[in-house]
Amino acid sequence: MNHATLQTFLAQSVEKGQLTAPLSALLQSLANTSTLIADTIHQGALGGVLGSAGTENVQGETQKKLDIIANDMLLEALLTTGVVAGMASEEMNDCCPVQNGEHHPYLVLFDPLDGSSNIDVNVSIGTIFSVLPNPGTGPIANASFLQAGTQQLAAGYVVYGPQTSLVLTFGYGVDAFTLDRKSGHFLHTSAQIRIPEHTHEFAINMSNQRHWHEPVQRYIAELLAGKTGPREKNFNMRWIASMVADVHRVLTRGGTFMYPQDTRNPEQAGKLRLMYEANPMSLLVEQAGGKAYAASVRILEIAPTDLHQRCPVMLGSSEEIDIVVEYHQLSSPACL
Ligand code: P6P
Repeated sequence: MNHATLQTFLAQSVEKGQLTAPLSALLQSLANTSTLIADTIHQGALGGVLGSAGTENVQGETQKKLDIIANDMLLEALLTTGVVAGMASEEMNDCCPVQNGEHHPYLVLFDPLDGSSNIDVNVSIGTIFSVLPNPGTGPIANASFLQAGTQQLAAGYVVYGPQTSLVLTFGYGVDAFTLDRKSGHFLHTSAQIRIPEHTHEFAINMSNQRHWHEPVQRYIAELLAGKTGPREKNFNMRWIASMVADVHRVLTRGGTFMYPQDTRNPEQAGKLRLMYEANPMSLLVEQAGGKAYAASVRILEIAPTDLHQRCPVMLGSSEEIDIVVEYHQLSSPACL
């Protein structure tokens, strides 16, 4: 079967008026950079790139060598596109304005290598990206990026697994591309991905169960009760501990992914970050017919106040998200 290249797909989308030429060039640059990141990752121990960099990021998490390598590759590539005004990353405290780029149309946010704790054990990891409009309010600063997820012009991820796959949306559905190692091109392998409304599969880190708030306790307990419980059907659980891999499964065959806020750090709204994890993944999930909520609030409507703020994440098959959101709405205000 002949698969169109990403380049052809993007050009056709420009012809259809779904995408501007500058945004097409930006998305191509992100894809090209991901193939370089993939090459570096797939060297594994042979490339001397595994292990810790001996530094911490703004989250206070130990940075892996590959976190920094991937971050630098993305910065270098995006600086030369001529359409990016500024960049923000999980690995950088503050945003990176592009010199003389104040009037360029786009802001790009990324988690250069999500799930990096899995790198050293050869489990799938990924790059997540989000594209926002340059608000045109003067010099680019952290505040320039504080736009709700509904403002995103494009979002996507690359999962570095048994295959290297790019999954992308710019508001006209979700399409997936598989890296053809022979040609070095991403080829269009899934068009207009849809998340099934119903599912029997959920993903959550069960070891945190005793820390969850009541709505999540109730929801998960009902799944675990299976056929003999109120849901009257059995469920299966997955947890890869790599958001990109777990969300890719949800987009590929349905299911849910949840990382709720819990009582371990009451002042912290969960573990995952809004701007470069929850928002891009939520846009993809909604564009594929799923839902994405932070307790009882639609993630894409959250008004950000900080570049690195965290938010609880519940996303995937709409029937399941409707149920767990309802449980939050019925619960005490503390859990909303
Ligand atoms: P836990 C990876 O570190 C990450 O940010 C997400 O990719 C993943 O879903 C989550 O954290 C895993 O967290 O607490 O299960 O290790």
